Amino acid sequence: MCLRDLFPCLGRENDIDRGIKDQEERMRRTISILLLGTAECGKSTVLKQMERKYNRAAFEEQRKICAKVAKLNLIMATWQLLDARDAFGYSSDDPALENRFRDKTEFLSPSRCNVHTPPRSEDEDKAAELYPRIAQEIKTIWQNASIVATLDRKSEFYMLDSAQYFMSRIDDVKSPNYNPTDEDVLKARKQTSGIVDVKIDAKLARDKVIFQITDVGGQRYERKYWSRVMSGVETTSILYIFSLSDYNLDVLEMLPERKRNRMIENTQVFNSVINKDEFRNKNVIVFLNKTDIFIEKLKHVPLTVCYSDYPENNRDPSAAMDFIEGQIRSQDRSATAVNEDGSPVREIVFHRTHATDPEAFQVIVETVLANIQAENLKSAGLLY
Ligand SMILES: Nc1nc2c(ncn2[C@@H]2O[C@H](COP(=O)(O)OP(=O)(O)O)[C@@H](O)[C@H]2O)c(=O)[nH]1
Ligand SMILES: [Mg+2]
Repeated sequence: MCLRDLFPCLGRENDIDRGIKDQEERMRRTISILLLGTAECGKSTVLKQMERKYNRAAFEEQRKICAKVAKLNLIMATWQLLDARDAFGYSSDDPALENRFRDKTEFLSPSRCNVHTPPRSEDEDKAAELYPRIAQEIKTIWQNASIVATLDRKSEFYMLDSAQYFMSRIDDVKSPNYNPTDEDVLKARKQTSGIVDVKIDAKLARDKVIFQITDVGGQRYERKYWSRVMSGVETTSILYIFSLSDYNLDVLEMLPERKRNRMIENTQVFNSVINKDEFRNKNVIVFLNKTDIFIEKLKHVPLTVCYSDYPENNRDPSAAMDFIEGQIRSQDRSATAVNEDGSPVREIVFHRTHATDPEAFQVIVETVLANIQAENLKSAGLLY
């Protein structure tokens, strides 16, 4: 006869202890993060950077995808440029060449492929096959005077963010042995549709932690899926992303007559997410992303196009970012709420980011994941 037979409660205590230990272990180990923000703010890029650091197999999959997507991006950006050039009223330098390009790539024209009907995998295959034969045409089009003049005004119209970057890589992208660099992978744009769940095993200073990251499509019609992921009680933290360079852009999925500013739309969506009852006490981290484009754009386009009360002549990027941060922070209705001990119920943490930066952003990934883990333990009463 053992002690446990004589005193059954002893065994139970051990079981309870073990149960609590298991629970603690789970809390330590699986943390779910929701990536949110409207279209093209950089959600999938942030996810790629996490995979790059902690899940190399998944990142290698992204590399394969990029080999096709880079070609598709270049073709679509060329269409966008030609359309912008026409809208500016500059005349074509070489209509015959442009017509040849347009004929061959009609399947990727803005009327066929756009935010409502994003490219399909057949389009990616077709673009990859066609690309070596049209790379030279694309290059020549981009060198024409009317296109150079259009590019000088790139802050004034919408074009894929990485278009010029891929233009600088046009010859490598054409090679049959093209193996995208890490930077290429981060810059390639493929619209996310539905819900994408990715697991990441991160070795942080304290422990090995499993993060379950959920990425979603950001367009209006994709946001109907958000309620499904947001109703998951498991969500530990929300990583909400703003594209700073959105301040002079309109939402693509709206008709021109119902124009809507992207920055304002994202701020309103942010408000509706973080003030949901079930999210009031959730940890929220905000990335003010695309600082690189923002700093450049601010030299040409004043912030007043979005915020009329901002001082017209103030072109200082850091003051402009402070102002935008203030606008976003003020959306949090629980900002002034305090716990019994006087500590704030929630404090939103902001980071100013350049998510396609291969080096600097890796540090942010590590810092943010470590902070999320610490918050998770704190809210479970396991860390003080
Ligand atoms: N220049 C620049 N481009 C970025 C940055 N973050 C994301 N992008 C690019 O913006 C585009 C849209 O990003 P994506 O992650 O697909 O946005 P999502 O719709 O929110 O998932 C991609 O081409 C990215 O490479 C950034 O900080 N700077
Ligand atoms: Mg995405």
